[in-house]
Order: sequence, then structure tokens, then C-alpha cells
Amino acid sequence: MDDLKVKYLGQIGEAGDEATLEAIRLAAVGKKGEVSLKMRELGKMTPEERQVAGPALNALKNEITSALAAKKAALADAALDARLATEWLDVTLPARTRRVGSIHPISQVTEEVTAIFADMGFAVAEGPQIETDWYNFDALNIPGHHPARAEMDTFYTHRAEGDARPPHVLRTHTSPVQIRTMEKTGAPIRIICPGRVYRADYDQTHTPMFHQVEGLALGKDISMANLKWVLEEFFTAFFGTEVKTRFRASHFPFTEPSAEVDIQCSWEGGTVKVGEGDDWLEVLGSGMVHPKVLEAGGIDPQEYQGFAFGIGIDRLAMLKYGIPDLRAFFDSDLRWLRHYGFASLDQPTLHGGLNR
Ligand code: 2NL
Repeated sequence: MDDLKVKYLGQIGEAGDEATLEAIRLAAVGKKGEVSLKMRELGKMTPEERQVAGPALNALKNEITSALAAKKAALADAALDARLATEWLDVTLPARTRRVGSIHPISQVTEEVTAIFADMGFAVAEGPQIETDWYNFDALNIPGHHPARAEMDTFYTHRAEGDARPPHVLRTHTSPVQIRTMEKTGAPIRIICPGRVYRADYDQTHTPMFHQVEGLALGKDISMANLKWVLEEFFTAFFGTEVKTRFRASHFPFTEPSAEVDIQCSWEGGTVKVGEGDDWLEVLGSGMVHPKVLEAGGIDPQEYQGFAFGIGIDRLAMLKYGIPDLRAFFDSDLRWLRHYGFASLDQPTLHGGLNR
């Protein structure tokens, strides 16, 4: 029995993995193991011999079994230590730098314009970019023979022979959104409608898709004076400096009277500066909403009146951020986007200051 004890405890001590331990267990205390076979011999012994050999064999079996368990636990601990050592990592290392996108100047300017008009009580309204010719033209008092309706300026959707639906166009301004709002909410109204508009035109200063923001304020006694104040307030906030405006009589089918609006600027060495000097730059069209347009929107022109205006967002962005070429806006050139783009966590708010 002492031989067996020395032999198996020795083997257990040297075992390097669980499979070896299991083989040792089978050889020693398994059903046909050496210790088990010895236990079977107890039956052939005299009672006196059995009284000595029985407890001794039991003790040996227990000793081997607990040595096996202890070794198994020690092997598991060692395996865990080894794994922890290989899986170690330094969580204090700085993170790898990641490329981040930038906010397009048009998105930035749209946010700025929205923040300024929101502060004056204007809500944002949006609508479809594909419109019926009624919403885009007729409702705005633009007659069928008007040059703006000609195929040349407007993108018409294809219609098969015999299609009974009304002609559809890519909207040429965001005015249809304002007509839809008049129909939906009635007066009073104070909204701006920023969005994409389309005209079949492509040269140095025109792209077939561009961005516009139109404004509409309807009430019982809204006048041109309110329009002038709102626009001067807007340009002053937008350019971050006092900006004077000049109204020139003009004509649009959808407003009466109509005015083109210039902002004060200077020309120095080929660059414009807004809010100083005594030159003027034409930036928008405006006027008092035509009674026929109010009627088209389901509003009684005897009861309500108000102003409307339209500005090009792309032009505003070029002026404010000194961007020379309109067409580069839509080239998706990453170098251009990184240069003229804005940080995504640096969005404009009035309280944060619009100009950084
Ligand atoms: C321009 C002209 C303008 C409007 C847009 C408008 C909208 C409705 C009713 C009346 Cl629903 N008017 N919009 C009015 C005057 C001018 O834009 O040359 N923009 C750059």
C-alpha cells in the first residue's frame, strides 16, 4: 500500500494536464484500478486482517482522490493565469484616430437660417420635391404661357400617352409648400420653407438643383414694414453685423406689390464684404402675397394679408463663408468638404453665437 501511495501521489504531482490526471484516476481508483482491485481482495481476508487493511485502503483511496482534485484545481488556476497573461491589454492607450465627416456648408447655413427665423416665431414647413403643375405654377398665379413654365426651365416628369394624371414637375421653388400649409392650417401663418429646388439651367452661376428658403407671414395687419424689419433682423443676425437693406420695386406673379431686396456691401480687391460700404448686392425677392394666391390656398384675402420672400441658400453660403465656386458645392470632393465643412458637434445656435 505504501508503494501504491508513493507511485500515484508522485504521478499526480508530475501530471501536466487534465487528460493525464484522468488516466491516473482510472489506473488507481477507477473500477479496474489498482486500489479498487485491492479492495476486492478484502473479502478473502480473515476478519482480523480486514480490520487493518480495510481502513488503510479507504484512507489511501481518499488521499489519492483528494490529491487528484487538488491537482485538477491547480491546473485550472494555472491555465487561467496563462490566459489572463496573453489577453492582457493596456486600456490607458490612446484610441486610434478615426476619420469623421463634416457638415456641408448648405446644411450649416440652413441650420443658421432656421435658428434665426425660429427666434422670430417662424416654424419650418417641408413638402414634396415632385409637385403637380397646379401647386408649382397655377396656385402661384403663374399663367400657362409664362416663360418659367416652358419645358426649357422646368423638369417635367415623363407621362405615357393617355395618362390621366396631371403633369408633374420637379418643384422650381419651395412656394408649393406654403400653398399646402395655407390649405392645411389656414391663417394666421408664420413659416419658412427651406429645401431643394430644380431648374433646367447649368453654367458658372447656375446648377440644375439648388437650395432655397422661402418665408411666409399671414395675419390681419401684416405689412411691408414688418417684412423690412424681419429681413434686416435676419441679415444682421446671419452676417453678425448691422446690415442695411434697399427695396427696389419689381414684379412677380405671386406678390403685389413686389420688391427686390439688396443688402449693403463693399467691393475690395475682388471680394464682397456685407454690412459695410455703399454698394448694393441683390439677394432676394419679396412682396405682399397676391390675393389670387391667398385664394388658391383657401384663405380669404378680405380677411388676411401678409408678406412672402425667397432667398437662395447656396448664394448665402458663398457670401458668408467666402466660397468662390457654386458648382464645387455638388462635386462631393472630399478635400473641398473637409476645407469648407463644419464640425458635426459645432452646430449653430443663437445662444452659442452663429459666427465662429
Ligand atoms: C426670388 C423670388 C420670391 C416669393 C418668392 C411667395 C410664396 C407664396 C406666395 C407669394 Cl406661397 N410669394 N414667394 C415671393 C416673392 C419672391 O422669390 O427671386 N427669389 C430669389
